[in-house]
Amino acid sequence: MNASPELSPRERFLRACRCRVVDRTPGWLMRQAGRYMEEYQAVRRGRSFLELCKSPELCRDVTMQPIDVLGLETAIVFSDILLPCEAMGQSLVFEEKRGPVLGPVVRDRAAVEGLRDFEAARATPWPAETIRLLREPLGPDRALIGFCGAPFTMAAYMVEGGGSRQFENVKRMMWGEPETLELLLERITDNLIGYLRAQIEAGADAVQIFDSWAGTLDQAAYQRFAHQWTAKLIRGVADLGAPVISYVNGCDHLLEIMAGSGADVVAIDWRVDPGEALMRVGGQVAIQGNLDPTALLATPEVAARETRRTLEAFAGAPGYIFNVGSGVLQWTPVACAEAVVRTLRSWGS
Ligand code: 1CP
Repeated sequence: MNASPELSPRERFLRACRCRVVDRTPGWLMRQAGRYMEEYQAVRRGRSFLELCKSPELCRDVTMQPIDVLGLETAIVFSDILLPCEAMGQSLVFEEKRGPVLGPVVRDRAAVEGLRDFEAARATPWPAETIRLLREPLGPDRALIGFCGAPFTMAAYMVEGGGSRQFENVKRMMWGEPETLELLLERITDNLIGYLRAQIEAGADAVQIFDSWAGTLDQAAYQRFAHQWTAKLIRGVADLGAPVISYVNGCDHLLEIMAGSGADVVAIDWRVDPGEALMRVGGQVAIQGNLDPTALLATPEVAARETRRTLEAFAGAPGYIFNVGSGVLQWTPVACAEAVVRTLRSWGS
C-alpha cells in the first residue's frame, strides 16, 4: 500500500478514484455540511435553504465548516440536487417540515415538452461560482467535489412533486407511458451535462452523481430508466478528465451494472457487504462507502469502532475511498463525526 513521498490529500483522493496506490485511505462524508453542525445553523438562521444555495459566499463558508471544524480533507460544494428542476421551469420551495415541493408536477407528455432547456452559466451559476470561491480557502492540496442528481432521481422529484415513499406517480409513468418517462430522462440528462461541465470547468476535481431513488428499481428497469441515462451523462463530461463517482442508495442488486456506466468510482450503501463488493467489482472501479450513518448517532466510541470496522473490511483494496453509505443525519452529535474523521486520519499512518 505504500507510496512515498507522502501524498497531498488531493493527490491521495484523486489517485484512489483511479484505483492507483495510495499511502493511506482518503475519505469524506456525504452531507458533511448541514444541520447537525451549529455553525451551519448559524448561517441558516434568518434565511431559507434556497436563499443559502443561491449565495455563493455563504455556500463557500458552509462548505468549509466540516473542513475547518472536523478536520476533513476533501470538500463537497454546498448546493442541492434540485436546483436544475427550477431552471427547467418548475417552482421549488423547501418547506421546513415537508422538505422540497416542486410544481407544477410533470405527469404527461405535454408537461415534459413544456419544460425549458437551460444554460448553466446563466440559470444556475451558484455551484460553479462557489467552486471558484473555494479554491483559495481550500488551497492547492485539498480536493473539491462537485455534484448533481442522477437523471432518474431528478425525474422522480419532478413527477412526484417532492419526496415520496412509494414513487407511485413516476412508476405509473414508467409502466404506462415508458416513452414519456424516457423523453423526460433525455431532457434532464442533456441539461445536467451542461450543469456538471460548468462545475468541472470552474475547478471541481471530481464529481458525484447522486441516485437516491434508483435502488427501488429492479435490474431491467434500472438499465432502461436509470443506468443508460447516467452513462450518457458521464460520457457528456468524460473529455474534461475529472473522475466521476456514481452513488445509488440501495445498490446491492445493481453493482455490476453500475460498474459499467463509465464511472471511475461506485459509491455503495451500508447494506452491501464490503468483501462481496470487492469481489464483484473491485479492480474494475474504485469503491466508496459504506458506513451506516446511524452508527454516528450513539457515542464517539461506537462511531470510531464502526469506522475501523469499515476501514478493515476494505483494507488493502487499491481504489478505496472511505465514506458513509448515505448522508450524515441531522441528529448526529458533532463529537461522533469528529471521532470518524480522527479514526480515518490515523488509519494506516
Ligand atoms: O437547512 C436545511 O433545512 C436544508 C437541509 C439540506 C441540506 C443541508 C437539504 C434539503 N439539502 C442539503 C445539502 C445537500 N443536499 C448537499 C450538500 C453537500 C454536502 O455537504 O454533502 C448534497 C450533496 C445534497 C444532495 C441531495 N439533496 C440529495 C442526494 C443525497 C441523498 O441524501 O440521497 C437529495 C435526495 C436531496 C434533496 C433534498 N434536499 C434537502 C432535503 C431535505 C432533501 C431530501 C428530501 C426527500 O427526502 O425527498
